[in-house]
Amino acid sequence: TANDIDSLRQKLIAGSQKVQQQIIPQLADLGNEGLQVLQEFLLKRRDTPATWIDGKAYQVVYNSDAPTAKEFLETYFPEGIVPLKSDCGISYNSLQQLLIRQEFQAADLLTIQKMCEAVGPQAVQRKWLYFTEVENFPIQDLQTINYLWVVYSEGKFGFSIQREIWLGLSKNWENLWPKIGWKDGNKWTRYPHEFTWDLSAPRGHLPLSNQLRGVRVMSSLLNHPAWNT
Ligand code: UYC
Repeated sequence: TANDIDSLRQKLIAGSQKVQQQIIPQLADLGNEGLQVLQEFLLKRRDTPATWIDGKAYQVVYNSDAPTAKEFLETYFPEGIVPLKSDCGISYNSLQQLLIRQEFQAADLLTIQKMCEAVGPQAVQRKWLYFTEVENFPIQDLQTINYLWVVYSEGKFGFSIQREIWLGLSKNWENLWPKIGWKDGNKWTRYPHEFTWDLSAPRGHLPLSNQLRGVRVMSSLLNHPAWNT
């Protein structure tokens, strides 16, 4: 009823993130009227930086079959809700599209590719980065890539999430690996099949940084100046 919708709208606007997270799918289940509330919500918050709550609302509207919802997104948010800033002219549109659809495995691969692209043709050919290249990685690009991961994963994935966990473990790598599901006892998680490519994964599980060549790349990532601004 109209009353139910109104009560959900109030909770969506004023509730904690946990409440908002629960309300969003409920509104989507109510069909057009619920979707309308989510659309209003997205529009009203358009001028402030997107959070993973906005990402969730966007995804739910995106995944609805309602033609009006599709039209709404095409009109107001044709590329998604994260501004794709880059210091080196790279387009992160395809990464945003994969993450909107929560195609996390493909997004993980594309993340490495895009990072190589941002560094230069040698890195693209090599398909991995030297830690020195990561140290000099453009700040805006790293922030954009991270922001995309955080916003479309309910705040679960992203380098900044990994960093937060790592800082909470006093920067102890050996404690980080099991915490983010990259190691179980003495056994490394095998790429790609043993990784979890959906939101049932542990916090910080994605994106992956291959440890085959040592921890220095990951270390440069988590120590990057991008996180201090
Ligand atoms: N892999 O085990 N990994 C690869 C991870 C290790 C290995 C790629 C992460 C341990 C080999 C990604 C972990 C290890 C290949 C990741 C992990 C190992 C490979 C694709 C847990 C053996 C090449 C991108 C820390 C004991 C396979 C890339 C091939 C690939 C990620 C082996 C993203 C997070 C130490 C042999 N692993 N990697 O960088 O088919 O190649 O060429 O970390």
